[in-house]
Amino acid sequence: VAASSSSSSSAVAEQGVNEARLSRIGSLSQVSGVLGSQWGDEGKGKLVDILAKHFDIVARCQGGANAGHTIYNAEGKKFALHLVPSGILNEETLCVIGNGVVVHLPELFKEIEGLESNGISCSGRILVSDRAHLLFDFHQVVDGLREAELASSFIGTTKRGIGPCYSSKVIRNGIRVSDLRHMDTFPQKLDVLFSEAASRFKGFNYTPEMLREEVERYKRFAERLEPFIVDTVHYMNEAISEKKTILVEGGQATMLDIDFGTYPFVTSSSPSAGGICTGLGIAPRVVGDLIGVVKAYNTRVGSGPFPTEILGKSGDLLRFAGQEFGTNTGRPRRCGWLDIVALKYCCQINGFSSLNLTKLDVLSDLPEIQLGVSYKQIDGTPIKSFPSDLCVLEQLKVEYEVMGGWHCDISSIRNYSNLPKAARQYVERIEELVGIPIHYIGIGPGRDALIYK
Ligand code: 2SA
Ligand code: GDP
Ligand code: MG
Repeated sequence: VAASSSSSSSAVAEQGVNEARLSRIGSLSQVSGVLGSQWGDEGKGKLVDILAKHFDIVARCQGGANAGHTIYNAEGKKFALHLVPSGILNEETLCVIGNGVVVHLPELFKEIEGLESNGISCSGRILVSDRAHLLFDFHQVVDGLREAELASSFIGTTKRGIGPCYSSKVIRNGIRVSDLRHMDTFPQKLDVLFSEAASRFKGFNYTPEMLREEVERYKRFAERLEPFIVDTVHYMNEAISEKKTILVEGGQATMLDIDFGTYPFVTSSSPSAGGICTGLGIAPRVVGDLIGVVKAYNTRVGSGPFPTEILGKSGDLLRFAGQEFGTNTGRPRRCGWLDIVALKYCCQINGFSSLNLTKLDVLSDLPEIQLGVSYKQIDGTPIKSFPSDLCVLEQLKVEYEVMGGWHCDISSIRNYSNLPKAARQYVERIEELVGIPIHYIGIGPGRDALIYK
């Protein structure tokens, strides 16, 4: 009797979890998005992978191979994606690389080969915008030269050539995917870019041989890419009118946004809501739910202000507990407490409909947890909004609320009400401070390690 009553109560619990899941996912709008709401690496890839099977299309709208999105398939095999959208593991989903993305073709083909060698068919499932800009190896070299020139004020870029490629785009001599269809004028366009880099950087050795080799290489790439090239603006808008469902996957995060981030310690694209429209060519009115992904603490890779940073041994503890090392570069990520002021700023900019709090499990062993709830100037004057001024950001004082830890493993819990009280108090305090519901809670890296609240 005891056995059957416990199995029936576990069936009831499972039914409750399924209902919560269906109600959360089922209510998402036709065009929804998953965006980073800190300094990146919040776990966007994992949520996109989980949601993908409920969407016809998963699309990237900005950034490039600077993104590192780690996902696990049903068998627990790990994949690190950079350019290919995180919907690729779900075989029904079509993946779009939009016009706002900067595409490094060697990386794209390498990623496709890696996926195919693991039995994931990419053929006919990845569409690359004819308007997307091409990121060349030389952009990566220039990225490194710029960083070296900045010496101790370096940005800490991923050296994936992102800034230099967006610079070519904005200064209007960039080369787009559609230019691969005009190989007659391609060498001259590339020569302009190479010559410009050579005149700007002493360390950039430009030879005619280099141009010849790159042109030959790109002739081969052009042929190989042809089946993937699509007018994605037309495609996406047709898909919308056919009532297909679209999930937009953000790379990086709002605090790294070229306009809203901690400039100049930012990336060169718009990882916030606005980037969805400019990077895919879809109208603002069709964009519905946006889910902000927020880690239960903060991390940042590279230089720049980080008000709630934990330095020393405590920061190291969090780094090892959360395995906070760059997906691309392996760089140790700086760690800190959750910053509510910065999070509210991100919520304001993006108008998130809900949040996914990730990596709550990483905090399980901490005796106490701090929440950065407000900022003050050094003279004690309260700061009302997230400051633009780097000097203010570097000097401000953060006021913390201290909350109790829960001291137990939460990674196998799937039902919100089964979380320890202290963990629920932490989640609910964040909701209260930010004013946005947390609908998803990550308690492990695996696909199933998600609580639907
Ligand atoms: P970039 O390369 O020009 O975009 O760098 C500019 C700033 O943007 C930050 N950035 C990132 N921050 C966190 N994660 C990113 N992706 C990788 C990952 C990072 C890695 O998923 O782990 O592997 O190191 C990413 N991409 C750009 C960067 O650190 C600079 O602060
Ligand atoms: P993204 O760039 O936002 O997609 O995030 P990354 O993949 O760069 O970094 C997030 C890391 O945390 C990855 O290694 C994920 O597998 C892992 N991860 C995601 N969600 C969780 C979670 O809830 N708990 C734990 N422990 N790890 C998670
Ligand atoms: Mg990442």
